[in-house]
Amino acid sequence: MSIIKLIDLPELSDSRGGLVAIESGLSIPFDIKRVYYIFGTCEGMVRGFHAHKALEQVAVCVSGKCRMILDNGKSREECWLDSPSKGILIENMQWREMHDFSDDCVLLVLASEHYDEGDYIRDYQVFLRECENV
Ligand code: T46
Repeated sequence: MSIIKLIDLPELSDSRGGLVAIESGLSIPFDIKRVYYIFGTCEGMVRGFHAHKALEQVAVCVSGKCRMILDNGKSREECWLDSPSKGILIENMQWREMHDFSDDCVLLVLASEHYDEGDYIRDYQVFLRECENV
């Protein structure tokens, strides 16, 4: 089964412009407890390079694009987030990396839990060991 799970966010655009509605429990498979967004990423910068023990998230580029890599400890896949109606589900115990941010990229992230630094695994070797114990 593919690691990359894309979510088609319902587009309600009309002749006036675009509108995408995101609702917990409908297009998003968890209750949303936190929302954050990443923007103004400098050229050549990369982000992520960690996994979460429990957190689930959906990420969507509401403007611009970036390349998302997901890794479950056995295989690694990537995809472009390049549409405000294309979300990607980032499950727990998935290593994520974000690359190639466009100048206009705004990456919106919906999270299942409040911020908890203790939920992060920021060392790839530790992540691989934890995957073997799952
Ligand atoms: C993820 C990817 C997609 C907070 O204090 N509260 C928050 O809600 C967040 C997200 C971050 N922070 C602090 C933690 C760090 O001191 O902000 C700083 C930057 O966070 P970080 O280096 O983890 O950012 P990214 O872009 O590497 O990763 C973020 C999320 O942290 C992470 O959960 O999955 O975006």
